[in-house]
Amino acid sequence: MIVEENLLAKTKEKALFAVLLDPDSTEGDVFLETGKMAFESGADLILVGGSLVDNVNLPSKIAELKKIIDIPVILFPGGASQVVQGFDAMLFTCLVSGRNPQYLIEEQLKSGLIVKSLGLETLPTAYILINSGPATAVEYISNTRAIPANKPKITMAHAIAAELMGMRWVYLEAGSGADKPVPLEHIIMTRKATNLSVIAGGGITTPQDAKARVKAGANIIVTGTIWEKNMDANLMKEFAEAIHDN
Ligand code: 1GP
Repeated sequence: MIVEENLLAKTKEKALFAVLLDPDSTEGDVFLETGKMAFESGADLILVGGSLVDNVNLPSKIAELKKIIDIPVILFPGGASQVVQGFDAMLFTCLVSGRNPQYLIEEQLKSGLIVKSLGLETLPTAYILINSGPATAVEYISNTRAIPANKPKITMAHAIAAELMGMRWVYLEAGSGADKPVPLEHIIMTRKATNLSVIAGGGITTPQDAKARVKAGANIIVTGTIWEKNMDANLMKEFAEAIHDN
């Protein structure tokens, strides 16, 4: 529980800034460069994952990344095939907002034995998909429907159920490259109703978007797509400051 304990201790002081690297949409060098830029710009952790990932080359990419940065590298898997060696920990996610058994139990069943063999630390995480406009990759691939943007109570109710089932984290997800980030009310109501640590991601493209979600109660802010379009170290530093200074 080393990674989780450290993250929880840090979140007591401030919100944390996570950069998501999708090995599927970044070539080898860009993957490493973005990770290095995140480390140097003040990111607190790296998440790695995607809807479709080449798991053959993933272990070597992670090993290379870990040589050049000194923040946790955490797997955020799109499925069991992405559970490979080299990560510091893994979000053990359950797509609780969906009704597709594959992402409620089947991928977890396939992952479990690998996790145990690797001795990988896991953070039990309720994954909740919230509508943000046009269908996102996660909605399409997972074959699940997102919670309507104007129904934060439904998100809250899923988070409460997840907490009662023993999960400790909740990831409120608008989807990679979403038109709009998760509406604030979903974060506010989930934080009020549970003791889960809240991760918010999807469609966050400005430091102001990030800061507003920290003020609403998010403990970790995730950004990914923006860095695939714009390798801007100054902007990344602005994100880190906006997230940390609250
Ligand atoms: C996607 O929440 C993450 O799973 C990050 O989303 O790529 O839109 O920043 P973006």
